[in-house]
Amino acid sequence: MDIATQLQNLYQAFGEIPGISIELHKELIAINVINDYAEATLFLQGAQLSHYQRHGEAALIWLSPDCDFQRGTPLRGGIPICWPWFGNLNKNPAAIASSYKEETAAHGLVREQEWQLNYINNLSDGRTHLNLQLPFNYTRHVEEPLQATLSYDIYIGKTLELILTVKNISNKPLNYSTALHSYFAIADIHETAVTGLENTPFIDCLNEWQTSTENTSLKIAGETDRIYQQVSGEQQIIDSGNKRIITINSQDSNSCVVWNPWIEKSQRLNHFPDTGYKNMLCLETGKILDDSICLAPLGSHQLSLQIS
Ligand code: TA6
Repeated sequence: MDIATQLQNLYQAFGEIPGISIELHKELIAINVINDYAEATLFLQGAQLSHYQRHGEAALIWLSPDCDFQRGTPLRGGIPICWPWFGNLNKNPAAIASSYKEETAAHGLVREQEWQLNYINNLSDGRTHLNLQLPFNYTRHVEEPLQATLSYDIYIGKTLELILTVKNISNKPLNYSTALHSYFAIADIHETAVTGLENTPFIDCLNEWQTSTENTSLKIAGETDRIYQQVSGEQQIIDSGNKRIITINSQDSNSCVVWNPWIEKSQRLNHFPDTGYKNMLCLETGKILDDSICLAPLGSHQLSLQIS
């Protein structure tokens, strides 16, 4: 379906809903939401939320100013959905790596696909609820197709709530790892710390994947790429420059990633400004490595995240 027809259909279906507008950013369609609490922007490609800002406050989610909004290129920033694997496929548990064999994309397959906008509801409590769906039918490299339906619920309110529901509709187990790869907007990385991960084991992806723990809050002073395991409870980003604390809560996620590219990698990354590292910090809520999932036939799993 060409973009003009797609836009027409979206206007007809959703254009009259108060607070909703539909925009084309080069090749990508975005849904803008504004309500009494906040404003947000969601791209249909990857069901990728790119903006969330409570009225009168600084934006909470960071999006690279160097995005080129081309079909098939994941936006750098926002909250990408990493599924059915996180990171490099070959660094995943064997059951996952062998399910998808020679695939080379980082962070799975669904952040480049166009999700279907199922509905938008302005709720009586003032929040806006959007639901997007993606049928997954994987036939490459496998004898029998892997089939699942992904459903993504987004609640735009005083807090930002995201719920990713995966249902295995094939009659064989579905192995996957996943993460909501949140890029948070901060005033200054030099005045930022992460709490809630003290004494929690982490794999240092920049130091031979060695496991360590630290008993202090995490201050970023260089390229940081850590996969925390056995995570429980709330994490906080102390964004001193904005005089705020960003809180991150989740259900049934016992792994998370803290990532900042710092100076040298910022210069190497595409669609990423050289000084971008100063104003962003990724704290990614996931089901990764030992926390990965094996869904029984017809089984389903929900990963949920609340940001405030
Ligand atoms: O989550 C951390 C990470 O895996 C980093 O290693 C870095 O690659 C980052 O994700 C960005 O991934 P992307 O595929 O969006 O470039």
